[in-house]
Amino acid sequence: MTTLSPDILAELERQAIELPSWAFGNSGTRFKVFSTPGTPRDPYEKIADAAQVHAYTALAPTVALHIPWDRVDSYDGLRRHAEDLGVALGTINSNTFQDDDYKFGALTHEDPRVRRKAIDHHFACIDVMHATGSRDLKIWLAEGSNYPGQADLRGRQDRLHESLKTIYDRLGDGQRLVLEYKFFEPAFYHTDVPDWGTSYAQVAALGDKAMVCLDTGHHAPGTNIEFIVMQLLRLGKLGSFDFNSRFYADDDLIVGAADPFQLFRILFEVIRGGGLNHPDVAFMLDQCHNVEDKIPGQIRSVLNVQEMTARALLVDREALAAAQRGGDVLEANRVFMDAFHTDVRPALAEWRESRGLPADPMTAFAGSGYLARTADERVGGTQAGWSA
Ligand code: AOS
Ligand code: ZN
Ligand code: ZN
Repeated sequence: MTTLSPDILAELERQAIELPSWAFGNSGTRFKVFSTPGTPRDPYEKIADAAQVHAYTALAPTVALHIPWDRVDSYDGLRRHAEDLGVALGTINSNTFQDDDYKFGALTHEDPRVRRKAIDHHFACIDVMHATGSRDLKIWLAEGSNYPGQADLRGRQDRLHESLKTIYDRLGDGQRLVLEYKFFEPAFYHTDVPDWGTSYAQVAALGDKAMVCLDTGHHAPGTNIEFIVMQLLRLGKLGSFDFNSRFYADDDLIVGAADPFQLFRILFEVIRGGGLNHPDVAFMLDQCHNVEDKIPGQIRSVLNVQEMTARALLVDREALAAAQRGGDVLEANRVFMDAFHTDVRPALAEWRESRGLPADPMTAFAGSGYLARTADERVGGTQAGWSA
């Protein structure tokens, strides 16, 4: 059995992956939302479900909220509820994509009243962050146009800067803004923040508290995502990941399910760039579970990240550097692939047990009866809200 060195285990022990509250609600496609018995009926129950993932894996100590999907009367109360369950509240995601006023944009809109409304929503999110103790405000914008000529691309970019600057200036000490990019959808001709370069240009113009969020599902097929990871780390501007996996577009499937090798390559660059357990880089999931059970789906996700992290940590970086220096193409590739092909599952299972965790969190959770219990207790679960 492959063993993991104490250094590797120390790194893995500090690994923390943030769960999205919306992963625990029902979601689907524009064709159908299938509901699951026991789906959380409110944010409190979503957090209770997220806490299960952490209890079985010790990998997911925080939960991201989406405002207004996770609106509650008292965020202080929600914070205490989370703490009682052994987790904390994390990133606050704003939502400027479900209001008629935002049909032609929010932070980029031609009409100053609409921009003001969108900015005020972000101010409200910052207020929530003060109550929850959250560090990051994550902004994903569904803004763009469908037809050439429909919009003034340059004017929108200028307005985006002005709006972001107003939001940025409102951040408190220790708070950050992370700007997510996405190459298309819901707009199909142009998107106002389509790529890492645009996100970088916008956050660089704001200041040190603004960073880029990289969602692994938001690139054109074939994009070398690990190169972007490397570049953002090199520039000191990688603020967070939204992990998921995709076969076609923004599929939001379980991370590591579609292309584990890509996840390995990304994590290798994270480690190479000093990013694993780097305080500036938040590791979040941004997934939906349309047909599978949600809590096991999230457990599987964090285990996939842990497994690929362990493999990436196994890369013999000295041997790799020597092969690279010597121009030994095949040897460099062998060293890299050797780590990828190493089965770390038995070593991770043994290590989990040594820490009082179940060797197999999936089986342990399945045997706990939690899903059957919540299905009995919770009647009338609400949909998580449209998720992109
Ligand atoms: C949208 O495609 C983005 O991935 C967002 O990060 C996120 O999925 C959304 O805010 C939740 O629906
Ligand atoms: Zn995302
Ligand atoms: Zn997305």
